[in-house]
Amino acid sequence: MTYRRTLHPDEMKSYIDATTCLQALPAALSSTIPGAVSRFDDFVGAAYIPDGESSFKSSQVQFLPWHRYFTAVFEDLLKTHCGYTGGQPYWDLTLDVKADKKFVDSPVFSPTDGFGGNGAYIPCAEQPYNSFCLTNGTGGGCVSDGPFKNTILHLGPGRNIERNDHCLTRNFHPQFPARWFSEIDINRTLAEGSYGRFWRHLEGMFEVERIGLHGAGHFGIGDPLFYLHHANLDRLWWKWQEQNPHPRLREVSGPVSEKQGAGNVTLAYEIGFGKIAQKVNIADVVHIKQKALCTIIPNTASACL
Ligand SMILES: [Cu+2]
Repeated sequence: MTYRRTLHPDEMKSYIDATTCLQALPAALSSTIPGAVSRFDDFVGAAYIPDGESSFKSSQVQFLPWHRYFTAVFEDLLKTHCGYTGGQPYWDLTLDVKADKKFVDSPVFSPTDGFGGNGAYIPCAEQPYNSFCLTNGTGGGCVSDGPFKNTILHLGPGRNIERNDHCLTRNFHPQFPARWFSEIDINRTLAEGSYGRFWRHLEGMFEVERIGLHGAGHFGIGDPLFYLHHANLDRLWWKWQEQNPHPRLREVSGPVSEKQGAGNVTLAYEIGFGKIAQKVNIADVVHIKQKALCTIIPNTASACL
C-alpha cells in the first residue's frame, strides 16, 4: 500500500485508469451475480451475496480479515487484468479533518487528479436509493465531476444482485469524519489493548450513535473510494498489530455472530468471498506477510513468511 499524499498525480491516475479498466471488462461471475456487467461488479456482488461481507454483517469482528483479503484480491486484479504496477492506495481521512482543512477540499475529491466530489444536494427522503437518513447530509445526487461522473452502477441498492442501472451517488456527512478521524480518536483507537476493543472502536460501539471509523468514511460498495477507505482501516489494524506483534499478529477475538451461543471467532474461522476468491482461514490473513496474501501480490512474494 502507498501513502496517498506521496502518490504522484501520475500514480493516482494510473490507479484510477486501472479501476475504470476493471469497470469496462466483462463480468466473470454473472452465473452467480445475475446483474453483474463488469469485472468491477463482480466485487460489488461478492460483497453482497450470502457468503461475502454480508454473511457476517460488516459490523462483526470478521470484518477486518475479510477486507484485508478482499482488498488484496482487488489489487491483484488491477495488476493482472489492467496493467497496474503500483500499490493499493489508502485514504488517510485524518489529514482531511484538521482544523485548517475543509473535508470537501480533500485532494482525494479533486475532479482532475482525484476521484471527483460530492453529489448534488437532494433531501434524503427524495433520494431514490437511500434507505436510511443520517443527519446533515450535504449531497445525495449523482457524482457530477471527475473520472467517475458517468459511472453507472449495475447492482444494488442494498444487497440486490439483479441488474438495476443507476448513477454513482455520494452524500458527504463531514461531521462524521471530523468526529472519528481526529488524531485524538485515532490514537485512542490504537491504544486499545485487545483486538475486540480495537474493532469496537472501528464500529463506534462505545457510543450511542454507532458510526465509528468504519461508517465515518464509508461510501457505497460500488464507489471506487470504498477500496481506499477499507485499505486505510486495514493500515490502522496493521499499525495496531505492529505495536505489540506478539501476540497481536496471532490475535483475533469476539463472537461469530450476534446469536447467543454462536461461539467466538478463532484463527481457524473460515471466511468466504463468493466466487471472487477461495475461502481462507483468518490465520491466513492475520499477518500481511502471510502466504495467502503474499502470493497473490507477486511483488511481495519474496517477503512471505
Ligand atoms: Cu465497509
